[in-house]
Amino acid sequence: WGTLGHETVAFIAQNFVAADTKVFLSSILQDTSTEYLAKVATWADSFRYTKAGKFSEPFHFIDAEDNPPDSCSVTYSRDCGKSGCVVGAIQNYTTQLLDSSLDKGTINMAAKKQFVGDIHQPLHDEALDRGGNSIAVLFGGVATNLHHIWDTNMPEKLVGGYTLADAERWAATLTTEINTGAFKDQAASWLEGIDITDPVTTSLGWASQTNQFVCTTVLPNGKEGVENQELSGSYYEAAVPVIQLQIARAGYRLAKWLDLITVGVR
Ligand code: DCM
Ligand code: DCM
Ligand code: DCM
Ligand code: ZN
Repeated sequence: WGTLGHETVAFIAQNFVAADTKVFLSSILQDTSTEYLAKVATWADSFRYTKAGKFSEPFHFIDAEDNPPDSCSVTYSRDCGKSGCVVGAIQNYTTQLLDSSLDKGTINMAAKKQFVGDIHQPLHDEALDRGGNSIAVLFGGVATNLHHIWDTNMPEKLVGGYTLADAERWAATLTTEINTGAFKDQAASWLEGIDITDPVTTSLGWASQTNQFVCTTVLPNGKEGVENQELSGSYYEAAVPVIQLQIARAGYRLAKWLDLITVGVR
C-alpha cells in the first residue's frame, strides 16, 4: 500500500488494541500521541530506499509462483525467496518484539516494521510481472502500472486524499463497519487460526487468503484483461470492496497481533 493504506491500517489497529498494548508500544516508539502507530506506518517504506535498509526490500511481499487467473496459491518453500519475504519478515520482527533482552534500538525498529499491512495487498502476494509492477495500465488517463493503482491510485480515489487526517477518517469508517456495520458478523473469523507462537503459519494464511483476490478481482481475465486498459471505471468499482475488506482485515489483525505480542513479552 501507499501512505494512505499503511496509515489507515495503523489507525484501525490503534482503535482495537488493548490499553496495555498502547502503553507498551508508545513506550517503545517514545510517542504517547494519538497517532503513535500511524506516524511510523510508512517508516519501513522509507527505510527500504536507504542504503542501510536495502536488504529489507523483499520483506514487503511474497512472490507467489502461481498461475492467475486459473489457479492462485502461496507456498512458503516455493515462494519465499533466498533473500527473504514478508512471511519471514513478520516472523523476525515478532520474535524481536517478544524478546525484551534485545537492545532498545532493535526493538524500536521491529515495532516500526508493520508488514501486516502489505501482506493484505493482493499484488504483494503475487510474482507475475513483479507483482504487477511491469503491467502498464491507465488510471484517469494517466499512464501507470497495475501494482501502483492497487497500492495508491484506487485507495486515494476512494478516500479523496492521502493526508494523515484522510487516513484517520477512513479508519474511523472501517472501524464502524467492523463494530456495528457490514463487517460485524465476520470480524471474529478474521482472527481464526491466529497463533503468536507460529508467525509463519499465521501470516501464510493471511497471504493465501489475500492471494485468492489476484484470481478473482485483480486479474479475472488474465494480464490481457488489464494491460494498457483504462481501469478507473468498472475495474475500480469491482476493486473497491476488496480494498475496503483487506484494509479492515489488516488493521484488525495487526491489533490482535500486537496484543498477543504485548502479553507474550519475556
Ligand atoms: N504519495 C502518495 N500518494 C500520492 C503521492 C505521493 O502516497 N498521490 C506518497 C509517496 C511518498 C510521499 O507521498 O511516500 C512522497 O511522494 P512524492 O515523492 O511522489 O511526492
Ligand atoms: N514511497 C516512496 N517514498 C517513501 C515511502 C514510500 O516513494 N519514502 C512509495 C513507494 C510506493 C509506496 O510508497 O509507491 C508504497 O511502497 P510499496 O511499493 O512497498 O507498497
Ligand atoms: N513489489 C512486489 N513484488 C515484487 C516487487 C515489488 O510486491 N516482486 C512491490 C514493492 C513495492 C512496489 O512493488 O511496494 C514497487 O516496487 P519497486 O519500488 O521495487 O519497483
Ligand atoms: Zn506495493
